[in-house]
Amino acid sequence: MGSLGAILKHPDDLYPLLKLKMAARHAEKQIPSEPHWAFCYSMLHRVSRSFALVIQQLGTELRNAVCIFYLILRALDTVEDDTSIPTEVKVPILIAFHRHIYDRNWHFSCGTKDYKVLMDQFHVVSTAFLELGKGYQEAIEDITKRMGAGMAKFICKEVETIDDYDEYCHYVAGLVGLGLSKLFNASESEDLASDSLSNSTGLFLQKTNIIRDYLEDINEIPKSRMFWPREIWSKYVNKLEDLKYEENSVEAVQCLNEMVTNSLIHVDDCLKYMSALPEPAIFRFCAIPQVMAIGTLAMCYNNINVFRGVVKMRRGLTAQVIHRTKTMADVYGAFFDFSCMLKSKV
Ligand code: D61
Ligand code: MG
Repeated sequence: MGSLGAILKHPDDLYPLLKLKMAARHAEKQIPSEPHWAFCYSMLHRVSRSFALVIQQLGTELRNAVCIFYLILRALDTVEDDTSIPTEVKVPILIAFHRHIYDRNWHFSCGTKDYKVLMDQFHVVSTAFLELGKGYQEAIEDITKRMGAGMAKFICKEVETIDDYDEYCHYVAGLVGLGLSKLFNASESEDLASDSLSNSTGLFLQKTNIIRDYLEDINEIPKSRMFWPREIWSKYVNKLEDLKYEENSVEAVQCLNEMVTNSLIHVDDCLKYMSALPEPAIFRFCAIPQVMAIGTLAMCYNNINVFRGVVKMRRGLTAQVIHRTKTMADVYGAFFDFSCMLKSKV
């Protein structure tokens, strides 16, 4: 169905979608004039439109830091995700990445499409990074170092237990939560949130991604990628890939439901974390991804399509979440609504 068809079928979506489009256009026009910053923000736009939109409201200094933090970790993740790079090449790059960000001459080409552009022009990101305040630079360096080391560890190791799963998610997303708290704190607008709560916000988002992306990850060429913990899937099938075959549909959905239930453990912490953010712009920046995650989990629960293609929130629903998430009361409302949807499927 084309986008006009989608709008006509769901007329409620028309208004938020239009607003979203206008906001995106406005954000695009705000791209700064210095060429390296212009590149960084247009890159951000290309890889994640909704993210670029939500960071607009942050103050300039913090926004610049968050933009660079994102691009650096996205570049690191591009190295991690590229299954065509041999392990002996990949591991040293991941481990030394926090030093490469200071080196305008460092270069490593990998990834595809927008991610390839990001890697090829990485020196531009370095240039912008070096203009950030020392406090921001150190927080970004620290997280990049720990994430790179964690990714390297899991290149050579399978996610066996639920503890491994939490550990992997800590490296790739929990640490983003910790780093963001440090950036918010460095911008002097927030008290430093506890590491454990910051970690949970990342785990909740990453686990949602891992659940939703099952098929994409298992079908990855030349080598599939597996993040679902053996401790969970081995109760249902002999090999993780067996979940995608039609004859295992019943087991697949049961396993999926256990995965969703596992990620719901973090909801309490996430709500606690968000309720302690007094700055409205920072609050929205943190709350929107969390609401999207609970919405995605509600859609995935009991849904065989996770094993057949991509399960995504409709664009109109995404637009609504972006425009209706302003206060903690909105967040509680959204979590309540999506929890009811989940409950009806249990
Ligand atoms: C508040 C607001 C945003 C938050 C947060 C708290 C806590 C954690 C996060 C965002 C991170 C959430 C990551 C969830 C999505 N997962 C991925 O993108 C996977 O890659 C993980 C490593 C790279 C992380 C890059 C990143 C992401 C979001 C950020 C950020 C940096 C910096 C600032 C703000 C948000 C996933 O990516 C591939 C894919 O999904 O296509 C993967 O490789 O598993
Ligand atoms: Mg990755």
